[in-house]
Amino acid sequence: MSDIWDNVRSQWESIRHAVEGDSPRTGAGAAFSRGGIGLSVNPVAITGEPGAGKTVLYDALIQAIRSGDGDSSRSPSVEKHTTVLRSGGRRTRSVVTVIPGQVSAQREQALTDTMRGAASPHGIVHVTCWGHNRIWQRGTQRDVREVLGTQGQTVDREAVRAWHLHKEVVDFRNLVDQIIDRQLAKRLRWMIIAVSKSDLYWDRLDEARDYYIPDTGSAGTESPFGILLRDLENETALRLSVVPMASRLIRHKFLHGLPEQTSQLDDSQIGTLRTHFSQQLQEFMVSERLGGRHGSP
Ligand SMILES: Nc1nc2c(ncn2[C@@H]2O[C@H](COP(=O)(O)OP(=O)(O)OP(=O)(O)O)[C@@H](O)[C@H]2O)c(=O)[nH]1
Ligand SMILES: [Mg+2]
Repeated sequence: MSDIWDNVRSQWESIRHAVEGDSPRTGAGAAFSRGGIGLSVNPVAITGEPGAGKTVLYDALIQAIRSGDGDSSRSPSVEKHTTVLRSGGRRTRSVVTVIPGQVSAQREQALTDTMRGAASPHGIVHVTCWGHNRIWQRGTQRDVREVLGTQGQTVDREAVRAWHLHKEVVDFRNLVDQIIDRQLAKRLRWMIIAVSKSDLYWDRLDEARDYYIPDTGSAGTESPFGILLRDLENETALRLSVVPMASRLIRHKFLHGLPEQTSQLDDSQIGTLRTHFSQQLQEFMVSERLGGRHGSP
């Protein structure tokens, strides 16, 4: 019986303590910087639902966002970056591909080029946001409102969150099944679940933790997301991690007409989250480069 999930949980808790100021705040360690020629290449894919925070998470990791910068917009096509990961004296060149979330011909092409056949990332950062996805198009917002209405539900933030969570788990199941069946990402060695936009629900962080991290103790009460992660752990030798993250402080609108959700953290606190996220990335990427065993937690 693996204690990996206990470790993931305690890592989550120590990040929370660091953010809440129980331990000294560290500097704003960047995982990535641009450029890098002549180093071995380490392919990484960033996946997740539309509006989950993929583009902005990458920008946060290279520290490309300054307060006052304009917001991101929907990514219609793949975003590919070559970056250098620094850890101590070591440097690893990485090609990071951000796969667009919305179903489209470009998304299919990106998946084929990046994940299928011989192509495979060594690592995946799968971005989730506990139901706080931005819905880019007004028409889609109307559709969601209509679906909830037809189901007889009150259209409030919890209903919208549940709608997103359902969609997110269907998408993740698809990814997990294809990895387990070795149809996708055959050379994959690690996966980080980025639980992003935590600034919007820091007061409910325990609920998000219990949703995303499989529970070692209680049988039968596991969330649908936890069940999938546990499957991934049982069926593959991947190294897995689940980390809270916030990339920028921006108000969230669940649907047009619903009250906005404001951020509960400050710049220095999201700097702490970014530092811890970067450290996790470094740990997985560097241990891989040093020939670390696949999948041993
Ligand atoms: N409060 C808050 N907002 C965030 C965070 N990360 C992203 N956002 C916002 O969420 C929205 C979507 O972020 P993106 O990074 O563009 O989403 P994406 O996953 O790239 O979406 P697609 O391009 O549609 O696949 C934007 O308005 C971001 O500013 C975060 O950590 N906290
Ligand atoms: Mg995007």
